[in-house]
Amino acid sequence: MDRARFHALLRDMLLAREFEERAAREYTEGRIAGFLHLYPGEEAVAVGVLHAADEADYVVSTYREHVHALVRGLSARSIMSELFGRRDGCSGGMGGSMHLFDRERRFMGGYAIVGETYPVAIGIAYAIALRQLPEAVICFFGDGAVNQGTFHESLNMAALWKLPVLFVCENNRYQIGTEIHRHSAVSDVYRRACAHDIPARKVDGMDVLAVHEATLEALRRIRAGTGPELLEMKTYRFRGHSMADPGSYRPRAELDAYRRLDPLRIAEHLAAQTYPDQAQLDAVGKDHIEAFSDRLQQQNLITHEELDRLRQSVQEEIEDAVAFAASSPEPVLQEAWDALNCNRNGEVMI
Ligand SMILES: Cc1ncc(C[n+]2csc(CCOP(=O)(O)OP(=O)(O)O)c2C)c(N)n1
Ligand SMILES: [Mg+2]
Repeated sequence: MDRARFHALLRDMLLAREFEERAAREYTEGRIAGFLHLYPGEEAVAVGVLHAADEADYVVSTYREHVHALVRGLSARSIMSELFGRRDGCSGGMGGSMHLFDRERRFMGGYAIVGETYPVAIGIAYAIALRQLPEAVICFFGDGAVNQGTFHESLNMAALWKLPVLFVCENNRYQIGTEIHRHSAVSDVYRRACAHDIPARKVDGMDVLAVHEATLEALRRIRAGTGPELLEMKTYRFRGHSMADPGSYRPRAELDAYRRLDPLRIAEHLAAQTYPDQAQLDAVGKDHIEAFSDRLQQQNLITHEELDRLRQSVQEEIEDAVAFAASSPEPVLQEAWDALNCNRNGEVMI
């Protein structure tokens, strides 16, 4: 992987963090309404996975999808405008935070219903398979979505018909306030795929290079027609479930440890599914974005000046996005009606 590629991964992680932290501020100040589910802590997953995707691949996501959309190439302006409920938003200001959509970039939506992404993904994959195209669908879902009936129904159909889907579980260990071992008899999500003979593995979701590498390999096979695969990304969210959730059910020590632990240690630690011990707490590292930028500096893949410029440019991009969203007009009622009837001619959507 070359220098430019590393910089692109780092830039998108920095942009993601800046976007989400700014959205939190705008929400607190009352410029964003409704629910707002943020992604800080999980950046390495979206960035590693989506940098491995081709333009022709489709992406289906959840309600925690701003960063997936951003990395997929939707502009910060169009996403921020959507969060603000403005006409220049990617869904015309009528979807809001959980319903980002961009057909041109094959970003086939954020979905608010837990477990809703799988059937949408396999529907698209079925269309690809019928046409025998070298394309894939990336289907994101959370650890809290694996006990929905749609999970096994969709995995079964995908395996049976060898559909080109990459199922990506963002296992941040929590379904709102419920930790995975309290709601799942088998808390290693990847092991569930064997019921359908789907190749699956777990990946350190705090390490962007590990995520990227695993995704590249899986997508290469999937596009060649070998059938679906599943990757379980072990990750962690630094904030509460949504802006309405202070996240007080998590011990402070756990949160601090995840913020600080070196990403390589995290993989080991998560596999054990235990709270961090004192030794881990004492091993003060950095969060994964800082750890990755440190690694790049040590390997002479980025200089301090270049890093400063990256930080500066993402701040400017987000500042610009907020100013743009704030000045975008609100949608009017007629537009809602037009959107409801947008496919009245039975147009083929994919
Ligand atoms: C069918 C359904 N049931 C319940 C909810 C309420 N709900 C919203 S998010 C969520 C937790 C999902 O957790 P997870 O899949 O782990 O995703 P994360 O929020 O951790 O990214 C629940 C239960 C919902 N949106 N849809
Ligand atoms: Mg979760």
